[in-house]
Amino acid sequence: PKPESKIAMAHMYVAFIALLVGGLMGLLQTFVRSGEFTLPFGIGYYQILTVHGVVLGLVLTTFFIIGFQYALMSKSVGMSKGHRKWAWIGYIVTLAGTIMAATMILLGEANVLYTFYAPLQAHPLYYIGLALFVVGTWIACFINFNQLYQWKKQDPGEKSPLMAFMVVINMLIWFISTLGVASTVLFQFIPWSLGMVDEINVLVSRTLFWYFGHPLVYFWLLPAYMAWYTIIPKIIGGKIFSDGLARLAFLLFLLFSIPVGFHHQLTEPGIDPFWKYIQVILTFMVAIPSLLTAFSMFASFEMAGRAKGHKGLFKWFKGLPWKDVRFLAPFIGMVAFIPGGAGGLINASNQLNGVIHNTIWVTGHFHLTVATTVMLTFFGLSYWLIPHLKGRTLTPKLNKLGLIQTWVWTIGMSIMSGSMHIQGLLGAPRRSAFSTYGGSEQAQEWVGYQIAQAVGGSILFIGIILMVYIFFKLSFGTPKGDQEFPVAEYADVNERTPMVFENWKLWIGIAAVLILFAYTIPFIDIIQNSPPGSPGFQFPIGRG
Ligand code: HAS
Repeated sequence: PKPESKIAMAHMYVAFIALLVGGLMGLLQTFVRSGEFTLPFGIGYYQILTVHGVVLGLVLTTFFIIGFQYALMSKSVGMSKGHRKWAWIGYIVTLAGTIMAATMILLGEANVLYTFYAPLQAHPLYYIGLALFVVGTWIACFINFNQLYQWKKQDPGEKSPLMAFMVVINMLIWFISTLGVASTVLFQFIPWSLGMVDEINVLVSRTLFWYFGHPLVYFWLLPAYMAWYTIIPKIIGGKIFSDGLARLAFLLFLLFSIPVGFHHQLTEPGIDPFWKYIQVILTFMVAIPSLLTAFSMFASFEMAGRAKGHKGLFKWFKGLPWKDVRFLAPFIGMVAFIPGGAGGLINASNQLNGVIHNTIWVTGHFHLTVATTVMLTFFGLSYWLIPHLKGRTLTPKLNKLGLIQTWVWTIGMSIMSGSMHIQGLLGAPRRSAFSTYGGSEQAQEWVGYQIAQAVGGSILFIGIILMVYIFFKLSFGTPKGDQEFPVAEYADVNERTPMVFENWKLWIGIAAVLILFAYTIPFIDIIQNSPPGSPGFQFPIGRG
């Protein structure tokens, strides 16, 4: 294997170990919520909930994404020796931060969930670990930016390769949004947890968290879109529908995925409703690039099916490679995003948000989006990416096992996420262990769904064991060979992509203006309305 493959693989090992650990915690949670199981050895519900959220939502995703993006960049613009050296440094810093934060959670010193805003308080080493984690990922950002910059220097005036363009946009979103979380960690949490100050402005911490927390979900989604646009067309024997449309969708994410954090704070006092309204409008804007993507996928599928001679309105559907796991897994991911995205639009609507906020509906929403759409796409990628990186090939037997894994995941997630959605509409809260709520009649209605959740969760756990087995088999147990890195070509109808799409100063400038517009006045309001000593400041909860 090439030296740059080793760096990508190093990320993959961490990602799949995280899948195993985090998945086990998820299974335990569904058991606790069913009311039929109590955790042994004094382990707390919030301790495993934190491990589950941090290890899957932050560690698995981030390591997989950075590893995958290095592979895309190496393929499209190359990776120099200097880049590789820095990539290892970034990897070590990110991993050190991960280990530090994970240790604190396992010791029960950081039961603060993956959304760790105040007034919950963790051990200072948890926050220092998080800070290191973020700094490590920033190194990866600047490597990716420099990779494209070096390529551009050699070919001035040339349009950058689509894959590299997409990676740079995703890392720009990550860099700009992590500035918010880094600020709350450095200026609020570390001094507060060290006891240097006794109070914290809760609303500021929540606002800075969600300034990061929403773009975070697009940082997860965009690598799946990179695969849908640039790789899936090749796997189905088709072509990329439109280069310009793909780039436009990514640019719209850069503009609209950040100034929308208030849609997680719609029920929160202390933020003027006018600014919530503005950010809800911007939230509806960020659905547009996903609708463009849906359109583009249908177009690629139809073109590929028709090129194979399938006629009629929908017969081209038959021409898709249903027995190829590299296609089936991401495809089911796309299908899941239809209800997943529709759920997002429900969440973003002010009145409907009042119905679902803090219910387990929200948990159902993100198990469809990140745990199905994104994860099934990542699994689908692994079947060719891992053998490619290791100098091996995918065998028909593993492909078949992969098809089974995909269906196991789909069935388990449909049962679990479906029950979460319905239960949420019946009022069941999220983030809580089993309770009969003093024998309340309403809580009785939830019990059947909670059992269904545990059934779905158990099927999913079988899916995780299968996937981890497949991962190790792909890494070490498949025949040596040369697995193709599938890169799609453009369809003949492609129009010329406007060069203004490459004007980074312009797009970063507009993104900055939108962020300043959406956040400056409400932020000043928040600070002015909650001076130290006011109820906006809290004593720590959760430690000691
Ligand atoms: Fe969300 C809460 C709104 C997308 C993840 N979201 C969350 C949380 C997470 C999360 C983790 O406005 C919980 C955070 C917490 O712990 O509190 N979300 C949205 C909106 C979208 C959206 C408007 N979310 C995502 C994605 C996620 C994700 C993507 C992860 C990857 N979300 C919210 C809101 C909340 C929220 C509120 C707060 C709720 C509360 O009160 O707490 C949009 O981006 C969705 C747009 C998507 C579409 C769908 C396009 C469809 C496509 C598929 C095409 C299919 C094909 C197959 C081609 C419009 C692209 C065809 C084949 C056939 C057979 C038909």
